[in-house]
Amino acid sequence: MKDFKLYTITGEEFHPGRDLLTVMEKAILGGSDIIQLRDKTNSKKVVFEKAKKLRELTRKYEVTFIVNDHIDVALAVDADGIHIGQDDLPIEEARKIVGKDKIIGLSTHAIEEAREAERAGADYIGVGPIFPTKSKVDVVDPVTTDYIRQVVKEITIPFVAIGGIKLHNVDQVLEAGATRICAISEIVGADNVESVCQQFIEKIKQKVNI
Ligand code: TZP
Ligand code: MG
Repeated sequence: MKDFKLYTITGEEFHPGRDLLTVMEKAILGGSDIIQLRDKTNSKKVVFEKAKKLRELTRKYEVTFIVNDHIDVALAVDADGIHIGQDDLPIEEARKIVGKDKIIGLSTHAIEEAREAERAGADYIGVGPIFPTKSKVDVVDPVTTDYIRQVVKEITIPFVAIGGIKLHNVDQVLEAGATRICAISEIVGADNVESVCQQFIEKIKQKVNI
């Protein structure tokens, strides 16, 4: 997969009164190089409509587009890939459906899950929640930056740190060895989405030397 630095996931509950497409376009203009549609509440029809629009937007800017949970929606709009969790289809089964060219990302919360994701052929893993977060309901306890250090040592596929990451604590995440950052509320809930993304990118570039 095309490498990335800043991963923005949709979270419409954090920007009431502001349009999804407008907010995500600002995130892209600020430097997000991968976007995920994550909608745990609406019908598949509604998710599909949003996915179609985000696919158009991400294509325009040549940004990677991932759909959370809905493999059928991802295929219907020709997303670049899917993101699934520990309670979803096993990676091998998801791979049979999406084929070898689509990206499969998996959320992991412990090193055993990261090892299994790598073995099963995930293209990248989510590593988190690093800090407490209100953006995930079925949330496990924060894994802390210790889990990042374990992943850096052992896992060779790309990983992205997620969960409660803000401009004020991202340095700790980068110091632990993360080179890719993911956020929902800090980005999409910001007054100036573009500027927050630019500041994340600056911090990543400073620490990671890229
Ligand atoms: N997976 C682990 S934590 C999380 C997800 C989807 C939520 C991250 O949201 P925020 O607002 O950046 O803490
Ligand atoms: Mg899921």
